[in-house]
Amino acid sequence: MALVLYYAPGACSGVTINALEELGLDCDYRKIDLSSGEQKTEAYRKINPYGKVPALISDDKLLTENPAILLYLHSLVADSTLLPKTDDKYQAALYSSDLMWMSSSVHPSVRHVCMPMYYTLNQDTTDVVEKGRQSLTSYFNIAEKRLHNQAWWYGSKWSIVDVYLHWCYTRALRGGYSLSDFPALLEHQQRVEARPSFQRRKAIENR
Ligand SMILES: N[C@@H](CCC(=O)N[C@@H](CS)C(=O)NCC(=O)O)C(=O)O
Repeated sequence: MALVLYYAPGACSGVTINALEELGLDCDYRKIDLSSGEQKTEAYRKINPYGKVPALISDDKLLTENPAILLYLHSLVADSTLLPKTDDKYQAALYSSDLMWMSSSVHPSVRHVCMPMYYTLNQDTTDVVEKGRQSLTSYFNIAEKRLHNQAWWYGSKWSIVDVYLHWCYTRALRGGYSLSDFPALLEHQQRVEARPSFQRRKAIENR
């Protein structure tokens, strides 16, 4: 199987790279320069009409949306550690739900804080940032409670949900959102970053 991933350093595609590295799948990584708007060019839209990263090409077929890509990668490897093993259909649906919560609730609020100009026609973006901050505080409180007495989102085992959550709070941090009220998240950050697959992801994003 030939895999190609379109990614941008620092973007949510880092979660996808982390998953590929954790699984040890061979992948051709192709960098897209978001700062110059490469994602909106005709050439890139021929690859991904949505003009975003991540975009995975699997044997010449396009797959977009991080949760869908992560679930697909998980399904490719028999002993995948991306999510805990289960035969229970409800539990499997909960894993999908957690990934979708990251992508459709937490990530958009991160964007409201970090890129408010995308969400208003007004010059003044204060309101968008404030609403984003309020939402993030409520989401990160949920995560903080969950990680207060356990190392990982699912207890004692790392999963790709931890990496997705990590991307959300560290992206918010880089956008000026303080994590000082979230000590469990700050400890979680150290654990996520110590994982070898995270280190390999960073080396790929930095090259
Ligand atoms: N719903 C998409 C969102 C992807 C997304 O927002 N990617 C950002 C980078 S984190 C992007 O490509 N931004 C460029 C742009 O919006 O122009 C997913 O879950 O994969």
